[in-house]
Amino acid sequence: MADCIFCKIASGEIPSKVVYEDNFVMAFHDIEPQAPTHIVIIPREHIASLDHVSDSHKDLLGHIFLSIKKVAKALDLKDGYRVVSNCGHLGGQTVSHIHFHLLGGRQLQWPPG
Ligand code: D5M
Repeated sequence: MADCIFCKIASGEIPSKVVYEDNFVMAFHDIEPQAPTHIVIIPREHIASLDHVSDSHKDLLGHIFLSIKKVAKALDLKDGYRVVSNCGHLGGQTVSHIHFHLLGGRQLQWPPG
């Protein structure tokens, strides 16, 4: 999608600090890290949010979660981590391309703000 910042990251038009990529997903360091390790995982395909996924995305969603696990292992988050997908305005989503935050490297609190 033309005006989507994460589509531009996926295509390489906007540089990012990539930690993992394959034909379907990309994982890169968040520019506003909220934890010592803060990675954003996106599908290359533009999907606006979790609210926009359909049955046709089942394999992709599975692939995303397996990729998150792979990244967590590669970054040595063996003591635990959190995966978050903010959805829509009240969910705190600021970039309208579905993404998953992988946070780790410190004791995370609950509930989030
Ligand atoms: O999360 C959107 C996240 O995307 C937020 O944590 C900042 C991050 N972000 C925005 N632009 C970039 C670039 N260019 N590189 C890396 N990270 C970026 P949300 O859940 O939508 O609030």
